[in-house]
Amino acid sequence: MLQLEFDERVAADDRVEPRDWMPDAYRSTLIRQIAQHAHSEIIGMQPEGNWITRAPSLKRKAILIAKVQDEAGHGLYLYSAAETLGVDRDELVELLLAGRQKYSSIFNYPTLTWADIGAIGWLVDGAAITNQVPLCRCSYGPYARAMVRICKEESFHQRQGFEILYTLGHGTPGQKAMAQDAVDRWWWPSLMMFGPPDAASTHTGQSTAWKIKRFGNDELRQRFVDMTVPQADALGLALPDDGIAWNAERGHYDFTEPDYAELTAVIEGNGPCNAERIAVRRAAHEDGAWVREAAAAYAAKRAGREAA
Ligand code: FAQ
Repeated sequence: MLQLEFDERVAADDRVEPRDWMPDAYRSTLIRQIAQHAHSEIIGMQPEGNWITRAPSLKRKAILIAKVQDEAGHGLYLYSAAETLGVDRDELVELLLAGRQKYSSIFNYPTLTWADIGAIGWLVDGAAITNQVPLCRCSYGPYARAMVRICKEESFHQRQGFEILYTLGHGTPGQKAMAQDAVDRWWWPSLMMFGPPDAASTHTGQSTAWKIKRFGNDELRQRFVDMTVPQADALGLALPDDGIAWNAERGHYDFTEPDYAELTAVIEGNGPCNAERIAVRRAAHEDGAWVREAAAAYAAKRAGREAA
């Protein structure tokens, strides 16, 4: 009976809310995906945070600080969305730090030059938007609602990245070369963000049936390529794939698939920056212990006062 009501709700495109009955596997799939997404936002602050002190002007620095702060905010909305499913944020953070929950592969690549900040905004946020706009229609209400605001902010991030690359691409030959080098390095990892091909994906079938994911990984990857190729032309930068060509029959751009063996290696902890990212996150967590203790002491004192 409860299962039937759940199935009907999903079939009718109604939202599932925290107090509704849901299958255990639906709940655990959501916790897994939302937690991974939240961790990605928090770890994702590191590659860009790396350039805050070296941004080329006060204006660029202010914009970058705001962007990194936005990512922190996204992490917090997402941990809150996960908490509506009966887990604690503390528990999820412990799982991340113990290496038992994942975060996006993309944040295990280094940011070597200022142009990388442009490439992250343009390509990484561009891929994130392509993947996340459909999540605004996810069947689970709190996740879908969190995604609406996140997507608005990600659109702004994507434009600031495009603008950085446009400026560099129309600058000196050295600046243009730096922009091209960043695009060359971030293109393939950005394609990998969408996950393995559907044929090798563990969760896509069930997650799309539950309308958690609205589309498979391959379709979203294709949409990203279709959106990005004309933008690269507008930037005057090349995408590092000779296989990109308009396919009139399919109505899409053909492209070369990324190296999924590299994706697997990065997911398993063997990317260029995995160890550093987790070490930095662990140190930040330990340094922040006094804030958590002070907040808990304040909350206990306040609760005591209210009870008196
Ligand atoms: N990295 O069966 P599937 C951002 C794992 S955007 C690491 O296809 P699923 C914004 C997957 O978890 C980035 N792991 O899995 C920003 C599963 O392992 P499991 C975050 C990956 O869940 C921009 C296994 O492989 N966005 O942060 C990856 O159906 C700039 C099999 O894969 C989201 O998280 C990967 N790339 O589809 C911040 C979006 N791909 O759990 C700062 C929400 C796959 O069984 C700066 N998430 N895996 O052990 C999703 O849409 C989905 O979870 C996918 C994966 C599409 C990522």
